[in-house]
Amino acid sequence: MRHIYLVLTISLMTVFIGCRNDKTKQMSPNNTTPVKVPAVSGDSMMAMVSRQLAFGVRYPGSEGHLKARDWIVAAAKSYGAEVEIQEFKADFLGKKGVQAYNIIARINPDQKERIALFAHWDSRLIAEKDSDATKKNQPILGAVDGAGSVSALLEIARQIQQNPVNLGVDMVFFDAEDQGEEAKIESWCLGSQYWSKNYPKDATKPKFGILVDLIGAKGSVYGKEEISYNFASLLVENVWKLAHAMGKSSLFVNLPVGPITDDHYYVNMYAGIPTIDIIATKPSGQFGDYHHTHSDNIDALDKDNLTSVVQVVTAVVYKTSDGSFKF
Ligand code: 1BN
Ligand code: ZN
Repeated sequence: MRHIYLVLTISLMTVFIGCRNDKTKQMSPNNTTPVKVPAVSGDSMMAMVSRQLAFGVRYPGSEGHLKARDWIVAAAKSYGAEVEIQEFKADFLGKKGVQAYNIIARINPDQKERIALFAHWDSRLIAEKDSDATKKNQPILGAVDGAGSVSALLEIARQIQQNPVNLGVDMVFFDAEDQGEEAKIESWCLGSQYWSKNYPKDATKPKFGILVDLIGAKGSVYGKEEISYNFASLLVENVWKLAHAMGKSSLFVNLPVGPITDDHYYVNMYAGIPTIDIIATKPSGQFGDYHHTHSDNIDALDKDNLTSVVQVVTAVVYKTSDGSFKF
């Protein structure tokens, strides 16, 4: 008799635990198995940053710029993307008619449901914030301001190749973002202005976009930037909610950040794709001390900070594909 009770108790416990497990499993809305979000590799991204820095400075017109362009194109193709180069001429910082290139990489180009990821790939011609007056006119390496965000997108492309996703992803690497002058808003973001103003009317428009800029620097936190909020508040809230659910609330802070007229402004305004900017500031809202100085080298980056941000963006990609991330 005691034996029967014991068996009955164990069976009931099994049923109970089974039910509890079923409840905690997050089913996707269409009741299929929830999508598995792959773990991104910080080492892979740091290696991709080193690779770009090894080309040298990468402002439009430099030798390193052409080498980096070819490397980004080859990397994106090797991860299965269809790649197009969009050429345009850029005037900046006293230079005129410099050849510039937006790099457009389409993953799953035939998919109707699409999202977009954006980054800039140029590095800045000058270091106006450097404390050494003799070096203010020298170009910077742009590990954080350039290479880190390029690596982020390429790592996501690499993950998608290894873990295919039922979603189209347009990755646009903008050129000539970082050659502007203070107080001349439209002198920045030349590549995104060109891309957005020439966005084809018959294109399959991504449902939403995410720009990553200045990600992965030591001590960075990511607040809710005002232009992002004005154009796509629900997207901001849902990305931050997801980040918090992933244990990243100390990075994705619930603090407003004033407007930053970055690439996403033009994508929203002219291409009409609701797009947010995940952009790092110090808790004060200022850009980090490395910004537009010669300290923007590999030492300014924190692999774990970079990995956390890219893991959240990767989760957005995969969870959009199974309908469990909504915008
Ligand atoms: C971001 C990083 N930006 C430049 N380096 C874009 C930007 C444009 C930031 C205008 C502030 C104002
Ligand atoms: Zn910059």
